Amino acid sequence: MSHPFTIDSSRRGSTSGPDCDLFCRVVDNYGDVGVCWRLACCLTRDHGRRVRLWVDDPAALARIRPDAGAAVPVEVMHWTDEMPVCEPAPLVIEAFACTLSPAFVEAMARLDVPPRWLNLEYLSAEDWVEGCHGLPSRDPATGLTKHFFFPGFTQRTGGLLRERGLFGRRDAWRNDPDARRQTLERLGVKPRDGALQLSLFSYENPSIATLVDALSQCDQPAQLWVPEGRALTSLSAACRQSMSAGKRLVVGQLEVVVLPFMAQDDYDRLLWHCDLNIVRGEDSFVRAQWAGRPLLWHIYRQDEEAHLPKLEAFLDRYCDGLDAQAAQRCRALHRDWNIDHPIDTTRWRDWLEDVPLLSRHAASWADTLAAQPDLASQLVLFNQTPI
Ligand code: TRH
Repeated sequence: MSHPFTIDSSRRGSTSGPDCDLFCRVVDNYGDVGVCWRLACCLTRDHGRRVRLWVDDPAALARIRPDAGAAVPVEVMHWTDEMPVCEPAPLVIEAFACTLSPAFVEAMARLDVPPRWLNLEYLSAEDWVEGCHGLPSRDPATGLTKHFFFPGFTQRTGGLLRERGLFGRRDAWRNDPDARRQTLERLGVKPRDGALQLSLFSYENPSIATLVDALSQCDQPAQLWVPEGRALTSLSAACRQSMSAGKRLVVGQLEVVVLPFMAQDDYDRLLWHCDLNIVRGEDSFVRAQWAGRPLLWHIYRQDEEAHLPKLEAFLDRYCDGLDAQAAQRCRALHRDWNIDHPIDTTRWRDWLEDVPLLSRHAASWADTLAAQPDLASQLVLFNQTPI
């Protein structure tokens, strides 16, 4: 096996080349590489496809997947301006409009049978996604056709990334006290009996101070597990001291613990463990839904507040079928959290009071979503459909 971040020249030009070239540019944070790595693993493990993943920032991948290339045979390539000459695979996926290198596109155009070229878009619950999923677009320079592949929450979209057997593994882990204990110990998570378990993975947010206040004054003890990252600035302000990995602080009924950034699979287990998960962006947001536990979503902020209709579109779908009062509270909390509006203690208390209802809802939401075909399966099917 090639070193994850070096070019494996032995495969170049060979007939046993990759089935798929997947291109990923890390814009900021971990979502781009998080989604691409997950997709690469699904295509490899669940569909037997040989994937060559081109990533411009291998260090970002190494953080979410320290053993990249070892556990799953994905060929990881450092994507630089000086791309090696290589034959494009029959399927080329450009993640999040990351713009392929012109030389690679020219190489695609030179092939007798040009590859199927897909642009994997960002996730949105908005209605227009159904109309745009699968649409073709002609590349003016080469005449090649690129198709837009939209993830989404409905049958008429590309669906969500969900590897085969995920719920089985989740439930087996939850039902195995030894496995749980071992993982949590390794991660530095020491749950106390009867304490509400929460995880926090968000962007900077002044409302973190109101969350800390509310939890510290609750009747029920709580533990807040915070993987290191951007939330720590706001957490430090809320705790009036610098919070970094390994730091533990008790405020009233609340214990706050900052965890080192962990591998993607371990982060999944943290989500499975917690009663409530605060998540962000795209991938952690989806994984929290697969955990089947209540979530609070910090959506990725966009220019001109373009993220707010996306938030509403998700809430419309998510809150459908939820008890009316809990739905109204869930919406209000999401809105306040996402517009940096100071959150009243009552709102947090309402959220905690709704935990039993929200938990049942989250579990059935996960099951309903999982009845739809997952993204990688749909992508494979789409690739087999003649243009
Ligand atoms: O990092 P993000 O904010 O990514 C964002 C969004 O994807 C956004 O839509 C996009 O435009 C922007 O990036 C460029 O949040 P997200 O999507 O949840 O990705 C985080 C990834 O990090 C996810 O795969 C889970 C992983 N992760 C770990 O591997 N270990 C950890 O300890 C934690 C907390 C997360």
